[in-house]
Amino acid sequence: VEASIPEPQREAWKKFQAHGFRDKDEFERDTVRHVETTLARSMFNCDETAAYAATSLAFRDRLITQWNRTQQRQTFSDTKRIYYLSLEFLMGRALDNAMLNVGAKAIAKDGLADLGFRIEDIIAQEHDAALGNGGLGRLAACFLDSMASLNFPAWGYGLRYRYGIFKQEIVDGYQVEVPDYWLDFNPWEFPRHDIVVDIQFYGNVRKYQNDQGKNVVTWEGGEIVKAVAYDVPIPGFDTPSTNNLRLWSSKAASGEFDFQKFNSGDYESSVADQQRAETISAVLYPNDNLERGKELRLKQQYFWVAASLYDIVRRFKKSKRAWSEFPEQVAIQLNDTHPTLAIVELQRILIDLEGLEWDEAWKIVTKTFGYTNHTVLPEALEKWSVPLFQNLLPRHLQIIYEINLFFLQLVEKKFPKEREILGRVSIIEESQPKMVRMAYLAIVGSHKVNGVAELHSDLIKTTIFKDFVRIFGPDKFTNVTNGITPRRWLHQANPRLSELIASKTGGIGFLKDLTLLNELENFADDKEFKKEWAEIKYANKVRLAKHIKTTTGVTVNPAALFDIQVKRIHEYKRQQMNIFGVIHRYLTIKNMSAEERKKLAPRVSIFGGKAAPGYWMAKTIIHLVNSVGSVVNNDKDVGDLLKVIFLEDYNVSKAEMIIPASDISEHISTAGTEASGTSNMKFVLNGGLIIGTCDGANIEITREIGESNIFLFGNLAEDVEDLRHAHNYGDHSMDPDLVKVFEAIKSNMFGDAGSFGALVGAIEDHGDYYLVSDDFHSYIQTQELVDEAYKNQDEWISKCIQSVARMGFFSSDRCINEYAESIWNIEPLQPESKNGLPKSE
Ligand code: Z15
Repeated sequence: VEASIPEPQREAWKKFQAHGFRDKDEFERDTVRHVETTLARSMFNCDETAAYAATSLAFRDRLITQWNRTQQRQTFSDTKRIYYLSLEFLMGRALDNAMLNVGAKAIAKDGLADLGFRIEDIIAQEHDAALGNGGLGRLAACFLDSMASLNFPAWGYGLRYRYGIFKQEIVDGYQVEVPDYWLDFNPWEFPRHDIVVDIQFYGNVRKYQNDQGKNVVTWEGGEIVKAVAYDVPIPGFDTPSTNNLRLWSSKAASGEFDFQKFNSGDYESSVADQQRAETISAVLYPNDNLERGKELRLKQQYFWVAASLYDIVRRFKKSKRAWSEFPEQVAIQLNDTHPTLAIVELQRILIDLEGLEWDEAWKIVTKTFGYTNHTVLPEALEKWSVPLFQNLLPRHLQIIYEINLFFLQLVEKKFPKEREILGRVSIIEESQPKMVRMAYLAIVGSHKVNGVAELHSDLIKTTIFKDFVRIFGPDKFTNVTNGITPRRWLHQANPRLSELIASKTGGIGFLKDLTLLNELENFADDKEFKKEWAEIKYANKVRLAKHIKTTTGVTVNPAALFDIQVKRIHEYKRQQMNIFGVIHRYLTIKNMSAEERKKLAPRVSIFGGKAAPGYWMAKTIIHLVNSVGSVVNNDKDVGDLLKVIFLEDYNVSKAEMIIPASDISEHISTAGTEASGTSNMKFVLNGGLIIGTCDGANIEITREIGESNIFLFGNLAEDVEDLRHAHNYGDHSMDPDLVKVFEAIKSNMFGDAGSFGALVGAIEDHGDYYLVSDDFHSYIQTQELVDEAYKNQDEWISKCIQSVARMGFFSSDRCINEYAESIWNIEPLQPESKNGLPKSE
């Protein structure tokens, strides 16, 4: 405000203020200028990389202006903001999204053609921003898109990893991990070298009475690491609102390196200090749904949380309001337990640094935070060892003990006759060593806890958090079913389908209100419409078939049924059941007569997904898929009837190509294990049907689209516990078809059976924890129903159209509106103009 330009001079500014591209000339002029000046190249050495860079910079210029205006508007309006804290943001590519959200993709397409490039080739130059593992990280990215598109004043806070999720190569059928260094050229981030926060680790706590006789606590000594802010603009769709994603990068406190050490000859240790500091934000932990309790991970969490809270508190303090108003200005959402330390850090800031009383501070803290739980899997629930905590964050451990003490006193008062409950709900697990249970801390320190699909939200209330429902009452626990952004997952990934839908629903309004899709119901039996629908699906399959050919060398028939399972490889997601089903199909085909074979629907089984580098069983599943592929795909007997493909390096940009090409996709987790799943929504929205278990959001998808439009199978969540119990007490009769599959594997049909021993053994000998054998028959039968249904293309297409028509509920816009209303208590901040032009236009 102090540096604002006086009124008389503002005319000159307004004359040259940036705006959206008025026409392609303007786009071309800016792009050529960036090639010639920013990149110092010319038309004689402008390759696709340079064209990508210049196009991005031209769009970036437009984005920055909107971004600055949005931030100014938010600051002046002085209303509540939402802060979304996530260790993962799986953003994918930014250029296509920027072009669509700014609303100038058509202009860029024509302009690039004039300059000698195809827009698809230029878009494909961009390296994915892959700062996440899977569903949780992609959800955060969809939420950012929705919050901006709905004009919510929202900031994301995360870590600027130098290495995102590794790139996957398949070598001789095995996964090989390659580092993902993605920052060579990244036009989408802005370093804020002036926004730097000192972060403290280790050291000691000192308690004393100050001059006024007040008890004071200080945290002294240890080491300091600097957090530097990098900002990424998040454009909304069809609105000038452009929000901010702030990512923190770690740097040594002493700058480059310690010159004192350097000059005294201790060069190595000065470099080591610097490297140790930079290591904090160096790499994303590549585990999905698994926590391994490594010190560096805890350091990442505190580093990110402390920097973010410093930033949030500083912004609040500028408003000069009373601390009691903090929760009216600030809502902080914890994406899983990874940022739970924020609860402790805010309490520390308020009592140690700002001098508030404990109770007053704690009231503010609990009103500020909301916690989203994404899993019930025990191996994914974070626990940190007390000794580790004591060493790294001594003051925080004290505060946690204090929080726990007050909490347990409350529990004792409420349930005086139940001594056992105290040990069960204690934030400190009395194990050897003691552990801090982060989910319990998150519940105690938040005003709302939500699950991510109805079944999952019910399960957390009745299983892992049931004591807490009794303690805090049921209203603290709620459900917000996940959603996806239709901008990226329909309009961007499947432009032709989006256009076809727009032609029947009165324009692209459905991209902002997805329930408008229900207009399509009227066309589920429209012959002409169905023909166009089928043509688009076929074209998407041809595109994927080409990708398969160039990346694997295998020729697949685009007319075959494309059956796709792409997601992180995990035993609970049961890719092993899928590949066993494929082997069963192969054995069946081998035993068929020529006549019988003619009646079979040709199928391409497509797998994709990364295994965590240390998850040996998941890697074995990848190996088996590839081994089966090399046998089946080369068996002349089988031909087009069955192909088995493993697609390398599944990521967001590949998903945008793969998902629109599916006829059927698999979402087949053991019931009760997949919290929601979000790719299930993406596949249906793109006109694919799904085969799945009664798990996560599959259940709500079924409710919306109708039971006749989905292939459900398998045991129910309520029966899982009993089945597991039975297995462990000797009752585990194997499914006979699965036994035949295992016999084939053991006969070395797919290479050395020894390689797959653990996979088979987990089911045959070790309790079959994920109930593969229990569900196998139902799975195989349901796949046969899929075959039959696919033969009737006319009916199949009607099912697809009807399903898409009923998918309106699964927009992440609906989801964000629910969070805003029931958890954040926040209103959107409407911009006065659209795309820099007055609103009336
Ligand atoms: C992750 O991707 C998910 C949960 C987790 O606890 C972790 Cl650590 C990573 C996924 C769930 O597995 C998936 O079912 C859900 O759709 C997604 O989070 C978003 O909520």
